[in-house]
Amino acid sequence: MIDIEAACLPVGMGSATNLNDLVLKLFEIGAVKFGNFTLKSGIQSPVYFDLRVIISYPDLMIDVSEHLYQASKTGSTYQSVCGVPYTALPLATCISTAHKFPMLIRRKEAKDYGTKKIIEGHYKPGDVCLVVEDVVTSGSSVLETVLSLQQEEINVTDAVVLVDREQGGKDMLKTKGIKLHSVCTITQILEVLGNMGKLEQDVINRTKQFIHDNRFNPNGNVKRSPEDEGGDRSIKRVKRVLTYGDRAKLCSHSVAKFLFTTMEDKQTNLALSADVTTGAELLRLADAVGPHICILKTHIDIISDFKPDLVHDLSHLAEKHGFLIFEDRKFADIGNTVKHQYSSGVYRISDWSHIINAHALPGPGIVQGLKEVGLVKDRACLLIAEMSSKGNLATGDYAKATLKMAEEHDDFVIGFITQSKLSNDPNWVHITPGVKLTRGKDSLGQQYLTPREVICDKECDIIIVGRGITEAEDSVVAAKAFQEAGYNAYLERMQKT
Ligand code: 5IU
Repeated sequence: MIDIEAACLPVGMGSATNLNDLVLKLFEIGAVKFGNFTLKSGIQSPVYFDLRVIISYPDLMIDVSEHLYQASKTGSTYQSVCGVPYTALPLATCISTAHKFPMLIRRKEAKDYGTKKIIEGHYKPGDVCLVVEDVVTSGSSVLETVLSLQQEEINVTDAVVLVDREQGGKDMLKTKGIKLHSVCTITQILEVLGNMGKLEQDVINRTKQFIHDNRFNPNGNVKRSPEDEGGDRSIKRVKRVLTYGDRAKLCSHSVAKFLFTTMEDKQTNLALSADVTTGAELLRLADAVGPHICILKTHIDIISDFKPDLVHDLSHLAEKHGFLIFEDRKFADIGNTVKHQYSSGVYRISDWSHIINAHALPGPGIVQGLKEVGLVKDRACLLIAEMSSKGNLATGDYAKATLKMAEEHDDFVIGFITQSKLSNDPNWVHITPGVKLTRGKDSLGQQYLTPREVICDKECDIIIVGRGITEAEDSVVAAKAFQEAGYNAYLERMQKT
């Protein structure tokens, strides 16, 4: 049974109604629903929270935020509050104005790629901030906001949530040194609604079973800094550079998640540009170099003896070695045309290529067209923001406009082909072609940077190497050298901050 006494608070200005009434109200307005729902992950769930609707009920907003404030008071002291965008933003605002805590806003995307500002509001390094969220499942959305704050040297020791779905979020956050306080758990909601006769016993049982069967494990992938191990975080300043593993956890797109996980596990940020002209040579390279790469980039239209079997065999090698296939098709037409180019013709690219890329030049319709084909197949797209070739016209505000286009389609676009980092948002993958072990150029305008320049100085994530490997005497030896150079540069970057 719930301790109703403890959950009961005096009604009035700046106070909250009891928990039973709150739960009932949430149920009545459809903020919590029971039935059959398909979650973003594709999982079927018997319960669904849509807490966005509470903004239509001002009294309830005050009530919920007051409950959040009361729940957070058992934690350590904090100077400011920050809501996880978007649902918790108005809740954080209510806490801020009612209890006179300054508020911070974390942008979902950097506003301007010149200033790269992710946290809005006034703060100083070492400040402690309370993170506010509506529902916690795995804890990854809270963690994303925590990491953004930590990057600005703002400490987070506590987070508060209206509903803890009890699926592992609390434990995961604990491993990161964050104490999660909740106004109520899903068990409490089931109990309250059950006692009031609002739910059938089999709905309650099904929901409990679902929660039990769908727990996320706190996964120890993140390299832990001494600060993470405890100590007085309110004094220490924590500035963290995210590892590939950290970023795998943050990403919502399955392809980006797989990519970052692979990079961390295989210790490689190398993509091979396999610009060879026969099927046999492509397969030979893929099999030999596969253990050293995270991506194999193809130009399928330069294969002179293409047969559908080739992409079938290539897909097997991708599975065998754990790399993604990226067809460097550089789509550049209007939405309707690229849809056909992506899905039909001889190559049927969408059937086998995990990642494709597109120019931003035609405008957002190109991404929309590609997305209509790729999204259902769980494919991902990179937008070409900057090119490596001398005299290219993708200059000035072009990259900035490309970033904006990507932000509008972040369910399909996972990053950029670029020569330098465009955004501090850790969800974006920055991939750079034009890489050799020494700087230089070819006779047709290609310009080369070194792995260290790309990863350490330009802060990109993945190096694309073509002729540096394909024209080497021994492609495996060359791939190993690039893998080592690229990964060491990444480790160096991790040390730098
Ligand atoms: N590529 C570039 N530069 C770019 C883009 C793509 O080199 O700006 I967009 C492709 C072209 C080629 C590979 O397939 O990356 C680089 O090959 P080399 O490492 O052999 O230069």
